[in-house]
Amino acid sequence: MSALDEATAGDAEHPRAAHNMQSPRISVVIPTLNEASNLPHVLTRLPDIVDEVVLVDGHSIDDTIAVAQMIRPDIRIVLQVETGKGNALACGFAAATGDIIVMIDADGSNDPAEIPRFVDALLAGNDFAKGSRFTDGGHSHDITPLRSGGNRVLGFAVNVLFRTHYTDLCYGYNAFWRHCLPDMNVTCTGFEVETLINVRVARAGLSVAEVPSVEHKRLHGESNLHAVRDGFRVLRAILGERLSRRHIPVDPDAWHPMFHEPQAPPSGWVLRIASDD
Ligand SMILES: Nc1nc2c(ncn2[C@@H]2O[C@H](COP(=O)(O)OP(=O)(O)O)[C@@H](O)[C@H]2O)c(=O)[nH]1
Ligand SMILES: [Mg+2]
Repeated sequence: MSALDEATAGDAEHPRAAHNMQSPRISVVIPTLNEASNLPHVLTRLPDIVDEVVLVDGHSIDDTIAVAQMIRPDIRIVLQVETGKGNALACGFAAATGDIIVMIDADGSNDPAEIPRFVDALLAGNDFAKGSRFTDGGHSHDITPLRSGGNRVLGFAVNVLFRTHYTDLCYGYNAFWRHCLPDMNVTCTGFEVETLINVRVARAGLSVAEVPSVEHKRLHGESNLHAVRDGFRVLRAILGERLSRRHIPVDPDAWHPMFHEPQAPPSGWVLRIASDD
């Protein structure tokens, strides 16, 4: 009997009991905004255990989508209607079909080779596997002193207000069983999304395991995050959650982030573009 089977043994009502626990299907959700030059690095490093890749594009003006389809013809392209990383993730989560959903950035800062580590934490019986750069074995080559200070202060506030023990609040590399989605209820649009998710899974009483993760520098291009502006968005999200007294999971049937999923191009489309005739 696996660790996960043991964790849910005799508990047919447990939400995890609805999942295929012997061989869960794994979806990876990747939000992108002008990441054409970084995607080859990320997509070619996804481990074989990944069953589905959902790329959520936010109105990129470069070749993000074409590059993704060329490297991974089976990729699902989702176009967000609104803007912002939070909305992109909401759309990707709604589109994903896997038992386990992994969220990973497209800029080369998250190493896809770490995905099995996140999956193992879920298979060990946890609901949510939360990446941390600041637990033993984790590290960041990318974080600035301003971001690090803000992350620490905001993380401390969350730990005090919600009785959590998070070592890294604002990190975008996480994985979870799909039954967490109603509790996560991703309703925000911007970079406060990780904070909102972390607070909501804690308030819902879901079991969260921190997974050490090494963050690398963005390979090409500039970050879309503005430390001060987005720091205040995170603070507002924390206070908003504190002021809402009860945690109410959303009705999964009523949670429909708006997105478009265009038909995949016919196979050979990329080759035809590249050929001379
Ligand atoms: N779809 C979508 N993706 C976004 C948006 N903003 C940022 N991203 C993606 O979210 C990930 C993290 O964004 P990034 O700018 O690197 O922020 P940082 O990692 O906090 O510095 C990257 O893969 C971005 O391409 C957005 O508005 N829409
Ligand atoms: Mg980044």
